Amino acid sequence: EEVEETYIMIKPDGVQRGFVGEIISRFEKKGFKLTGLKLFQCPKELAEEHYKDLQSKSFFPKLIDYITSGPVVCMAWEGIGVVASARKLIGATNPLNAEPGTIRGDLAVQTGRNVVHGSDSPENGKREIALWFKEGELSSWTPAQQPWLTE
Ligand code: DAT
Ligand code: MG
Repeated sequence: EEVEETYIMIKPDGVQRGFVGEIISRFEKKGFKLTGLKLFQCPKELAEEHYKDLQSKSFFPKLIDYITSGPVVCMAWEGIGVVASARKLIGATNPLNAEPGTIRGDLAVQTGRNVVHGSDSPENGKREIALWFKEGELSSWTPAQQPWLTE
């Protein structure tokens, strides 16, 4: 298994509903390493760039309004297999299809208010971290628990 990076973002509804600590906690407990973290009001242009693959969808304008409707929490997480594992922790795009125990399965009811974003591939993980963070906002560090987490 490869060490990877993923971009996780608590969307404005997750912040407004008071889930910041809860969501960070799930990735922390699993054993992933936080390498970047900030509260941020996303400009429209950045939201459009982040979701550019969905530009042609009918819901695109609403998606951009939603993501820019309040502060988001931007995070970079690192770990073995973190991209796919974070997607599992987050759950299906439609929260009504997301398994109980996942973030969306436990905390949300609608696709248009699904609380959290996670990159869908290691390539997009790198792309999105570079998009949302500046150099100097990311930290490389060794958690004290590391020898107890991996062989
Ligand atoms: P995910 O966030 O699970 O990676 P995605 O990349 O397909 O899902 O879509 C990005 C976001 O766009 C998703 O979290 C919510 C919104 N979205 C996707 N499909 C939608 C739909 N059919 N109606 C409304 N919003 C949608
Ligand atoms: Mg996606």
